Amino acid sequence: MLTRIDHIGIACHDLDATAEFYRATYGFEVLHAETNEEQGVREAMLRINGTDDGGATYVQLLEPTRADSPVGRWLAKNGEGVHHIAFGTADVEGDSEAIRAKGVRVLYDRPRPGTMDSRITFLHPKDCHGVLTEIVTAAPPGTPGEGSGH
Ligand code: CMX
Ligand code: CO
Repeated sequence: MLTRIDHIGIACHDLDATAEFYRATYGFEVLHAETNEEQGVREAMLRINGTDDGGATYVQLLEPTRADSPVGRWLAKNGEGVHHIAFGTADVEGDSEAIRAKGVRVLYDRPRPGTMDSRITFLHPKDCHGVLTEIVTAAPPGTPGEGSGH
């Protein structure tokens, strides 16, 4: 069951400058940053609030590590802005298979590694009224990447 908004993914040219904008303007701090070469991004997670299922909601800032990556191609075409939304669930496999059975294209056969040891998959934007949609399961509590960010 999808229980929360996990994050809003925002594509930017300069991760550090964009993170500084979020800090200076809103007071949101970078909780975690990493590079995901498979996805072709440097990314920073800004924790906004906890949620009633024990998870959390983030802004995810994304800078491409190469032009020929989903975010690199998208930035070249659209410029900076909101790239995707992510819904959180305890069961990314089950929920994405249930969504696939409804005729929506799920991009991966099985979930792949996401930020903070999460597992992620994506739904094709053309099947979701123009919104690239990510489904994410946070790392279990007690692990370094658990949803509360500890
Ligand atoms: N939001 C909405 N629509 C999008 C989109 C996005 N982020 N990205 C592409 N599209 C649309 C395009 O506008 C285009 O529409 P038109 O045909 O009407 O012009 C269509 O989808 C195809 O676009 P494209 O530029 O040819 O892009 P690709 O087909 O090569 O890739 C997609 C699209 C969804 C398969 C690719 O972006 C993808 O694999 N995304 C999932 C992975 C990802 O985004 N990783 C980065 C984030 C990692 C993280 O969150 O941790
Ligand atoms: Co994301």
